[in-house]
Amino acid sequence: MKISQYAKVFISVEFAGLSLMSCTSNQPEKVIESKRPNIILMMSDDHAQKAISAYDSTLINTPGIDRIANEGMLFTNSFVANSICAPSRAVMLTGKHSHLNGLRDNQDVFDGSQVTFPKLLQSTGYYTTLIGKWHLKSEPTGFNFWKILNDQGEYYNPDFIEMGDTVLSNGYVSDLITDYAIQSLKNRDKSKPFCMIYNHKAPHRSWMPDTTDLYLFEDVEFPVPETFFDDYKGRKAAELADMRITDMYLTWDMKLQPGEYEKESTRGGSGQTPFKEVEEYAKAWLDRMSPEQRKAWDDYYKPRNNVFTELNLTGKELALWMYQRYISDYLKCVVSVDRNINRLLDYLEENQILDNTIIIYTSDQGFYLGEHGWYDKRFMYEESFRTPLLIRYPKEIKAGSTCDNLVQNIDYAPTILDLANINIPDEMQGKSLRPLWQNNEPAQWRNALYYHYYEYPYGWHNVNKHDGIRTDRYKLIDFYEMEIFELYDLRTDPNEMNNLSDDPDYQTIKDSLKIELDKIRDYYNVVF
Ligand code: SGN
Ligand code: CA
Repeated sequence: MKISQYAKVFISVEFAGLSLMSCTSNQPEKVIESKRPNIILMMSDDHAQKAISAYDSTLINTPGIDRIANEGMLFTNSFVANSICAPSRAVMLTGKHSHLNGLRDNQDVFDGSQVTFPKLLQSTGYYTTLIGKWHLKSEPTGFNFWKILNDQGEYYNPDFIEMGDTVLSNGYVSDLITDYAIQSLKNRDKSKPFCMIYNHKAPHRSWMPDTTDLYLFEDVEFPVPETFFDDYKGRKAAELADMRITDMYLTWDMKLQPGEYEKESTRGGSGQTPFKEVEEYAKAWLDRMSPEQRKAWDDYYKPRNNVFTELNLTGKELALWMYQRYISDYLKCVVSVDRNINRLLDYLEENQILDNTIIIYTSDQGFYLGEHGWYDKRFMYEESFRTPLLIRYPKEIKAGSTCDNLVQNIDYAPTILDLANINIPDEMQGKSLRPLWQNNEPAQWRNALYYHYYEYPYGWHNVNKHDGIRTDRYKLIDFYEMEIFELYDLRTDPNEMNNLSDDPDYQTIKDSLKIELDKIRDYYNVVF
């Protein structure tokens, strides 16, 4: 994409104007308004679209995140390139699919010497910060200031690493990340526009709510997804996956404590970690709490755990109890993220920087909230392939608008660079989303998405490698090491229960999708 003449002039004026800006604290609005926009990329971890009321108000009310949609644009068809944490983050930073940015699964280490959008922003005059979850194993590059969680991070009194030094913090993780984000805004170099990446840990497993949110949803019985008791017929990879809610750990996931259960009775979703270790792991997390936090925790869970123990549930009843506890804990974690996003938006508003700040809200991927009987992500099925995307920027985006085009997280880096009037490097594979709100009917947009998941056979949850293509209507998934294709007609089967790959009526469609899949692999230079 070419930088426009206007943009070039704009940047040079701003560079030339830095000294001018610094001595113009009493300048009229006009000068301040002409500054390049600030940017905040807000991300949570494992946040399913249906746990945001702007997308679907069945489960939860999220006024903070909805504010971004109400005052900006909601992307109804937003997807990831590889539905797992570290790879998704690498995709967003580089604007490239996993095979080109080198981070295919959570075991890989991010090569911080490559081109990323924060580096390009920093080198063209932005003050860049990173707060919260990072999870890329190598030290962050391209940031003036960073304060990150250690690896996955902890919910209570977590360790943070601030510019290389480990510091312990007291409090709940979502509050702390927001406190540090606000602090870093206060301390920033105010002569420059800023870009902040603000990354929550919640609502990642093991869904430990803040003590203030424990009593939410007390009398709510959450609706059970239609596909909860899936038999995985015709879907071998789904059958083999080790991520059923009924496989969760009673301790780690379900919050039972020693004495409240006889033994860990489930597989836990890894098939690898011995139960003894899990019990110790769960205990270590509880041991991080202060006496006050622990008391509040026990006051809530212990009586409810006792009721559960006495019921002695089995089979479907046990599965449904586990589902209710899982969803309730998960949503409480979302409530805390949402409250903190509202707090950050309020801070920006009070300081009159909200409207000159592009706010992007997303997650590293979607998540299963009981669909197919699952938690976790990884598959190219809709619930984990989709991710929330909401953008607020009143100077360009009409309040309350929606976009139905197929967008993907490879697009974030090009979009951010475009908005900051910086050249988008040719090596980036995504597209700027800007034409989607500038023209109602953009002349050219993609009509298919490419997806590729790699973390197998090591790692968690036993999900086989696969890649695939998704159009508006169809999805073809290639579990290439299993030599199995799956084909779905999303119009007639949105829950993806009916694999049409061997259906004689669909062979023409399958053949043409196979050709399209080969083409899109070539287009993105995929190497296996
Ligand atoms: C942890 C979780 C897994 C999860 C991975 C990856 N187990 O290992 O369930 O799939 O993270 O998640 S846990 O018991 O340790 O919580 S990711 O979001 O980082 O990709
Ligand atoms: Ca994640």
